Amino acid sequence: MESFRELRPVPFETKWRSPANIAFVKYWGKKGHQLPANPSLSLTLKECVTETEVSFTPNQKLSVELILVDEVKPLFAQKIKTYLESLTADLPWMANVGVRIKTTNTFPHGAGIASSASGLSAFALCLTDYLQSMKPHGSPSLFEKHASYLARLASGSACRSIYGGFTTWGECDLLGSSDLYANPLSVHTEFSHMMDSVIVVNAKEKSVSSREGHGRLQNHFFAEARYAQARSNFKDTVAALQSGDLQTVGSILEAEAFSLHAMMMTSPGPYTLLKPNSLTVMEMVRVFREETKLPLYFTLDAGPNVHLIYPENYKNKIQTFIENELKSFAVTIIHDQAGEGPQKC
Ligand code: 2P0
Repeated sequence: MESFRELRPVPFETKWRSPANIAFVKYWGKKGHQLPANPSLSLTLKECVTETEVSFTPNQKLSVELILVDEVKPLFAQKIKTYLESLTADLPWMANVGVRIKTTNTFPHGAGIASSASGLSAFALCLTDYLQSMKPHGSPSLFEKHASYLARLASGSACRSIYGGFTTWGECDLLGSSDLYANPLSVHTEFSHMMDSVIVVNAKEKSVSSREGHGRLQNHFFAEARYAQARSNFKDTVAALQSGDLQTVGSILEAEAFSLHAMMMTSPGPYTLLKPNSLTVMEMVRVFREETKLPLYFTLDAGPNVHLIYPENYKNKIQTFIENELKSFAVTIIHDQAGEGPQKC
């Protein structure tokens, strides 16, 4: 960021489309300023995306206007303003920019599909593009790294959406890993074409935000044990993804979902985001897997909706099961799959 300190704001417009991601090993708990308490690993999606258009204009003071699907959203604008204010320590000229944001999602806001990951990665890409217009990064990989860094400061999980396929974030044994930004992970061909069918059992705004949920890891009785478990699950998942061991990936995926929600249920100020239908769907998936031996696994984000993960080879049989057996427990079903990452529009 240091080399972008001495810029003078210019008018600029840009537009980016960025996807959501689903964590296989969960980020739940922070240290310092937006740094993860443990490494996490996710799959970037294709269809669940946010499209964001931003115009930057030199201005007397920092101002932000945000329009979500034709509706002015002062609360979201305030969140972006607070974020940009936090960047003025490194980018002092940001205090003299007017920012106008027009954004749309392909999925319902607050439905437990990580709209903060897609939304804030899309915004971070627009912001990085703005910096790039004034001072080029020198290479696409430095541009991506900077976008991931800026996305993390807005929302942790957003830093992983900058890359397609499988992505890691957080210091670990992998070369080049960092708490500051995410990195793409190469995996075995077994995992080249993964599907994620999201069983949306409830599309309402969740009662406790993820930011608040992370906060409750402070003084959590199980926090240190959870971080150790996540580090171990992370290591085992990377090894299994690289050796093509779908069964190990699937069993850790499900264990991580339960651990994440167990942390919510046992936090100071305990709560749950699960609904009866979340449990029914997960149980039906386990029975289906036992009966058919097909590799269908579930996971959860910070919400009640169940993500069903499986290789594309089994798409027909598995989507027939989903449509015939699970539809009655869902308000909607989104059939998504691994994607290649953000795109400039
Ligand atoms: C994750 N989640 O790894 C975990 C698992 C949800 C469940 O990261 O406070 O919106 O903006 O950094 O990234 C959701 O939390 O939190 C999240 P902030 P974020 O995807």
